[in-house]
Amino acid sequence: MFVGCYRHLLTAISPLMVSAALLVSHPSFADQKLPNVTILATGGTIAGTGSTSTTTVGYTAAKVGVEALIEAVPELKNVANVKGEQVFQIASENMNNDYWLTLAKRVNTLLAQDDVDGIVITHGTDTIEETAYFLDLVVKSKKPVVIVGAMRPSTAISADGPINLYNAVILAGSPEAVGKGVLVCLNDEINAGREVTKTNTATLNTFRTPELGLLGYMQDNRPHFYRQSTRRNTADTEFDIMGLDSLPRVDIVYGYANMDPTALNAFVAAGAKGIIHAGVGDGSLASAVKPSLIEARKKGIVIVRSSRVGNGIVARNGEANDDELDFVVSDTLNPQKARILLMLALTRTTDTKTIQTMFYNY
Ligand code: DAS
Repeated sequence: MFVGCYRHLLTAISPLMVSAALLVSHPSFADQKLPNVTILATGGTIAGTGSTSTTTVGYTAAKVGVEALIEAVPELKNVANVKGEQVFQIASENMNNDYWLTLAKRVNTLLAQDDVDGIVITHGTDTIEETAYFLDLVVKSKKPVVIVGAMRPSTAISADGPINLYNAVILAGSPEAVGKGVLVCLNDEINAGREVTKTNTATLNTFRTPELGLLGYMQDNRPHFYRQSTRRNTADTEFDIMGLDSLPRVDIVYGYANMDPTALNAFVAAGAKGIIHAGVGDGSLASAVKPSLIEARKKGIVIVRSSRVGNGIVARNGEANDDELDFVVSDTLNPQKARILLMLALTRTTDTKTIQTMFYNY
């Protein structure tokens, strides 16, 4: 019944024009016993619609506005005083630095307010892991920031968006989530923004932290934490984006058998200030590419050795003499997350020793 009405409501609602933040005021923190949680909507499948109730792939993302998402889960008002803002409306494969800066500045502005206890960000699943880590590095508050998405569109049978949104709002209003860094909450699981990654193109349990593990579960209307990240994040960050309107260009060169430096040289020509080398194995450098990496370094481009493998530590001076080459290693960050940390590092320094320390601290 509930899902049917949710689907009916959302299919009936025409997509909201998104050019400015739409502030949708709900009971404006009417009940002071409940936490005050602001939902910032950015698009994605959680706001998607399909042509039929059985369309779970091949639907259209980023169609439904924040007001409809909130109205479709009336139980939210039992767990928090909720307000909504439509920050932008995109399928998250289109996420970029401009959107990140807009979102991060709005998050920091809201969290500085005494009447905001936590924030939920509804987001496409394709780049949740990147936005989560970006915010983990630039949010200047210990208050909870929870990113949520869905793997099925709002119009599908057993859509996962409503329960994911409900859990995310509870988590964002929970004292237990304070000081835990940016969190990603789908499928009743809580993962850390630093390590979480999308591991399946379509299934509900796609968000995993493969070896380091999830932080806890959402169950019985509350969070159950068992771990937390040991790395610097949020209020403890040295990175400040509030005065920035752009970020340095950093690109990723993917490693594979038979590769050559064509892609690397193109990125250098395009003005990259940093290169993440997503090497095979322990960040290995193919002989066909190494000279071009050395040339790039000589031009002042910071080179980070990461790995396409996805888990484990890329060891400094392991597969390459990083001391001699003046390269940085990514520690356990996958290439797409290493890119984010290098981008932010380059807003502060080009010194590779300082940047290497950042990769060991964040
Ligand atoms: N295209 C996907 C995105 O917006 C849809 C989704 O999974 O949210 O990330």
